[in-house]
Amino acid sequence: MYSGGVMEERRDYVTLSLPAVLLPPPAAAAPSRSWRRRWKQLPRLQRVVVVMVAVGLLVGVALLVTTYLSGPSHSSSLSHTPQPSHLSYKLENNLTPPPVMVHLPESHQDKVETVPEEQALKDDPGHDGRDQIVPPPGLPQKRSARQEAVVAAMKHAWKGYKTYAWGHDHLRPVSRTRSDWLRLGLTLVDALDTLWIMDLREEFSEAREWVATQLNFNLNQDVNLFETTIRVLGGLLSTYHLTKEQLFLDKAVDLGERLVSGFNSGSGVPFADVNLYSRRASKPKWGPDSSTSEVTTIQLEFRDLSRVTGNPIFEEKASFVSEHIHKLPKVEGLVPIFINAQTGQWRSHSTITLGARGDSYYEYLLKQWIQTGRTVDYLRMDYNESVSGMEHLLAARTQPSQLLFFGELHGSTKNFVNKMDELTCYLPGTLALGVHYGMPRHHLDLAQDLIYTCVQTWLRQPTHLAAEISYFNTQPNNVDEDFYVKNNDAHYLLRPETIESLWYLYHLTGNTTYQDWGWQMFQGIEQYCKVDNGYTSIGNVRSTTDTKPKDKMESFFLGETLKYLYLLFMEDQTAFSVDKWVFNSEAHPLPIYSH
Ligand code: DMJ
Repeated sequence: MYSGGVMEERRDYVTLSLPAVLLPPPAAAAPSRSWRRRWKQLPRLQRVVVVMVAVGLLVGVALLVTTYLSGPSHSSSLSHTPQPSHLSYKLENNLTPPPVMVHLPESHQDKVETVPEEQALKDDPGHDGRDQIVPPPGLPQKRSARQEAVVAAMKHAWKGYKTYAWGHDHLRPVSRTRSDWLRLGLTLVDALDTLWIMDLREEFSEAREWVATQLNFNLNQDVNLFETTIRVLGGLLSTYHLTKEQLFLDKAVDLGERLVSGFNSGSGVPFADVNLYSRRASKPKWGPDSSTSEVTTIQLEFRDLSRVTGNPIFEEKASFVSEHIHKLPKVEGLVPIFINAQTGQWRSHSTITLGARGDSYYEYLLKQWIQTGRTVDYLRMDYNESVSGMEHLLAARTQPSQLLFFGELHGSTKNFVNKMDELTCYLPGTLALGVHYGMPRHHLDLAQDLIYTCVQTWLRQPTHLAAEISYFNTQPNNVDEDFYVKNNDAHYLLRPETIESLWYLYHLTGNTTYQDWGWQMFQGIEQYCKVDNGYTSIGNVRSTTDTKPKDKMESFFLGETLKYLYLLFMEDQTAFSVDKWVFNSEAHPLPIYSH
């Protein structure tokens, strides 16, 4: 578990003994007369030279000591920003970056060892994202049995996609055909880094070949800026970082240069859609505004594109949106789910939710702060304020089991509604990640309580699969169920969020219960979503006999769900440490920078 031991370790680092060179030598305070006499006897020129050498030496030593005291460059800027109380040692001596948590072998999983991040970064020459080819972790002989099962699932999904939907966005595994949405080979691009991480070389190389020869962005096609950014741009960038193949960066640049026109609005807040050929941006077909989570969940990718190309424009445009939203009024750090791209103002009366259209705004506050080496302090402050707002305004407990859930505030009256989307189950992972990076310790309690609820929404269904939306019972004298699902909300779309959070919690605590829960959920997927030619989302999680297959395999099933399962069951959790990588909203790992 994330233990108090970590804090004790940190306290040890504070003990600082000054280098001996700074201590005044006792003799220097009272030089003897013979020394004075000999000094006066020296020729004037010799005395000048000796004084100059001495001054030079002193300046050199002073410089060395200053560098030593200000610590490594990746953390020095923290000294300019207020830190949570248990990180205050940084302000005191600036010497020690936070520790990296490393897992011990299974028999010792109740203990957590810490090593200074500085050491970990030294061991990893690629932490700046520029000079590292990352070998796929978990070679076949080193995979756990559960990982093998996930790899078999990936191969099965890939085979169906390759046979019936190659180069198209989505496989329809029941009817053995395909569907298109962005027309960008979405499943293939979303799956690239998963194939690499799983070391599926043959599949990766056929996918690579398609990217090299077929992936074409010069399309007269309106695409959703957010979806294309997190899935396609994110997928290409992470594959570039993992493999260091220029091909993936070239493709990312071509796409980024088209997508960046999405920011051409009256306010700088992007429109929902962009035409890849004409580069014209537009509002969504279904309404006047952009979704808050969409305009705030493109920053990791655009910043990374700037950092690897040296062209600042992508980062500037994307950061401006976060800065703009930072200045807008909020409800205790919580945001409405719609914003107008022309005016840059919230749509009044719109809902506040941690689910659809709100979710990843909160996720990217934290992740951007991490990506930028914890140097952009308004992101940390907005994140912390939002978690306080969640606790105060959205958190509630069920009857009879006191399960924690986060409800929603609807309409102009901001009435509390006791519903929670499966999408909200990304939050325990984000909260745990925040605590790892020094956010208040009680966020981990929230994370643990919420993941328990999320897991219940899966495992209490007969299929062991969660519905898209659950409603929670808060009335003491009511029915005996903690939550219920309405007919229209009973579908499971192969979503990853709960599994994503299980990985973060296992990765950061070492508690194998999270793996066991994930395994049971994976069995649900295997039993009720697996079909002859792939995996299908289903329309009804409440019945084992009438699951109502929807005949669609979402790209995020390969990009996220199977990747997080694979990482969850991996014995060596250092391979994808959250101290080196920040995972975008579509599970594509990007490097952490120093600023
Ligand atoms: C993914 O495309 C991303 O995780 C996104 O942020 C929201 N949800 C889907 C998967 O459920």
